[in-house]
Amino acid sequence: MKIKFILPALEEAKSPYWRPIKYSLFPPLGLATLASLCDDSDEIEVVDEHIEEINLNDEPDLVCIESYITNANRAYEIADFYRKRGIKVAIGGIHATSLPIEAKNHADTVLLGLGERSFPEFLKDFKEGNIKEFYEQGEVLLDNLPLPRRDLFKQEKYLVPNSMVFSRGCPNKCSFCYVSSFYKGGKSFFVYKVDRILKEIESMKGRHLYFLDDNIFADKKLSRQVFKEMRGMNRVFQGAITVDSILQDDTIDLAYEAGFRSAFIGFESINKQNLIQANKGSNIGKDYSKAIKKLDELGIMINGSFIFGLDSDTLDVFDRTTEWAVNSGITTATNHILTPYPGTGIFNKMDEDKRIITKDWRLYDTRHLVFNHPNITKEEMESGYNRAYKDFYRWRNIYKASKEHEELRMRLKHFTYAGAWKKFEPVWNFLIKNELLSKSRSSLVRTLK
Ligand code: B12
Ligand code: SF4
Repeated sequence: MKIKFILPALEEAKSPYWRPIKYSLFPPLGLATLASLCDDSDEIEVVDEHIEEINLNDEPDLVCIESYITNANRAYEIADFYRKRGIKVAIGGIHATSLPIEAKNHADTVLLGLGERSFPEFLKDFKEGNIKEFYEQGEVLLDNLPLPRRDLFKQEKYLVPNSMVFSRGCPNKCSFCYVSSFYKGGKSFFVYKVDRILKEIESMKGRHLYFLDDNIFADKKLSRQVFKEMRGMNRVFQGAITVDSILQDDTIDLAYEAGFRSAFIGFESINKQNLIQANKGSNIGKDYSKAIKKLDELGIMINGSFIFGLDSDTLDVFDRTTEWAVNSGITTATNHILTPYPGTGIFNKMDEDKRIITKDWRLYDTRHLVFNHPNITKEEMESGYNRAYKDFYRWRNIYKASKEHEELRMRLKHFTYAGAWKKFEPVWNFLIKNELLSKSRSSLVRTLK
């Protein structure tokens, strides 16, 4: 049977925001995970529209599409196109799980939540000609599952082909986060076993790894074991952690020894009232400066994630946050306008209060204001967001932030990493166009290590 897996991209390619390098970072890991659950006899293709054109005129037996919020419209377009030609379509992923009825209008079957258990069941039904309209996640166990089919990726098209996860979801309950809608009040955190994690790491060539887990310290016992085992592996890795987890114990030291060199941290806001609204327990009352200092001493760079538009924000939030990030020596900033994803606590509350101004999911890209804010207009929010990015990445500020580090080696690392990420777009575009991204992986490792 011919199965085609598709990760659609939104039509953003024509917008001024499109940064080809951002979309050439990671291959579609979720789809490769599902592909590993197919029969050996199945003929499988994985297509990622972020990096390649999709041929929609082929004749697979089954099309399986992953939808997240901003690609949902495109996912539906592709699904409609295949179904018009009588080809069966299954849709799954975060957005389809939040809004299964909407997704069902465009698919023969919608699979909710993690696909590890339901997808094989669906495939069996499909082969027997007996599919259901919806498949629930069911009780998922991540033991004894095959490794993702990375052989199906066009590896040379990605800067970071070695992405993996050793857990799914997160035990925390931040009100804006997809976790609350994706796991729908059930168990929201799943882990792999240590042996399997090490096997997966070993299966990937090259030194650099990116853990895409929501929080690689969420299960401390597991991560400590993994980091201890990774010590001799000569790896360099990046991943997301929370502020509180840095301060609790020496897990961060073990992570460093294992090769952890750049941490994605959701600071979200420097205003306590906002953190309370966001139910961001991992940050409330935590000493940001102490956590940052700890990482600096170890030699771990920070990608700080910030949200503009929580209710206590006023017009000065953009400048204040940027100033704080620069003065704190944050290496790269990922800014977001608060985006209430459907199904999350914050969406439900705003919908009830009639504050949502559009349900065009293409605008839920964290660059547009999609709800009424008490203190900031749409124009002010969007221009403030753009200005904050511009300001943070001015050479002057990159230099200033890098000078915040104690040691010269960290200052140089910071300057090179931030400059390369945001200041050399034409170079990235050239590398992508000429399929040379893989050649720059060694420079990434050199900068990180
Ligand atoms: C990597 C990533 C990206 C990559 C691209 C995606 C890729 N190559 O996979 C990039 C960098 C491009 C990206 C961009 C964005 N992202 Co993003 N991204 C992620 C991240 C960190 C990991 C995805 C992943 O690989 N997960 C691990 C795999 C194993 O899980 P999975 O993909 O979910 O697949 C499983 C299930 O969902 C299910 N499943 C999935 N698809 C299907 C299909 C079928 C048929 C079936 C049966 C099952 C099924 O089964 C799979 C196995 O369990 C997630 C966070 C997360 N932890 O998931 C955010 C996340 C998906 N991103 C998100 C967002 C908001 C964005 C942006 C819109 C925002 C921004 N400003 O960056 C942009 C998109 C802009 C655009 N062009 O559309 C949100 C989505 C929220 C939502 N409600 O949809 C997430 C959840 C982050 C968050 N915490 O808010 N992202
Ligand atoms: S800590 Fe991060 S991943 Fe976990 S619920 Fe909060 S925002 Fe989501």
